[in-house]
Amino acid sequence: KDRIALITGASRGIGRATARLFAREGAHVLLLARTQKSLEAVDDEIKAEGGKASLIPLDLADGKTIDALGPSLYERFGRLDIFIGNAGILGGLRPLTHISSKTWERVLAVNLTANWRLIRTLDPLLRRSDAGRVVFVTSSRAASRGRAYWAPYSVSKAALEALAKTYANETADSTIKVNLVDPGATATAMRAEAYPGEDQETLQTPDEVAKVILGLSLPETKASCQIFAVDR
Ligand code: NJP
Repeated sequence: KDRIALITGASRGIGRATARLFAREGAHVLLLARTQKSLEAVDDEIKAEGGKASLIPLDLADGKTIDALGPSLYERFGRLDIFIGNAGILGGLRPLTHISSKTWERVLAVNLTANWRLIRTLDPLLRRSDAGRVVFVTSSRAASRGRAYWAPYSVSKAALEALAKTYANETADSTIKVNLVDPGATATAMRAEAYPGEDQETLQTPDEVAKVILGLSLPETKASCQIFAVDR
């Protein structure tokens, strides 16, 4: 039977590459992001390659909509095999004394709180899988170094790592495995926002990161509660 995989931030970058790779491997991928048009483009790519995809256009800052996701997926599929918490935003780079409350709250909502809400609503479905796999995409160096001008992003990723490890510990008596991937510099829109003018040809590709995420999502994966760095 098909593995059912939910991927957030699936409309571009690392999430899109992951969705396409998972679909090629035979998973039915549930593509979550805000922009319907971009999701449709990824859906077209996947279907052109003979894969299976469904769209979930949703703003991760909208908690109530996230809470309704578990019950609706339960009704449709009865379980979830893979959850990839990949979506993330930078929120601009500026001194923490110059960040608006709105930006602070939005970055924390999308990068952190949404992942907690997703796990809370998806946990019953993951427990119905024979090998539930969860991978969160983090940014460990930003999270641990307190790099100047990256405050809300760094704080959200540090807390995301704590969230992921907590969930790994709370599922240790189940078949669920929870890990983190730390991509490092990867050629995407977010990287271009942080480093404008950089030659993206020199960077690793989203496909390289997707392969690591796939490896951690396989039923034979034994690791849990680990952070896997990707950069070459
Ligand atoms: O980012 P980007 P990446 N609700 O900007 C979606 C981490 N990382 O692939 O909503 C729902 O190309 C957005 O879709 P849309 C990074 O922190 C990266 O580089 O339609 N979805 C899009 O699909 C992040 O966690 C690097 O705009 C929302 C996706 O998220 C992950 O890798 C290094 C949303 C973002 O695509 C993927 O980043 C590193 C919302 N409110 C960690 N807001 C790197 N690239 O170098 C955004 O260490 N999205």
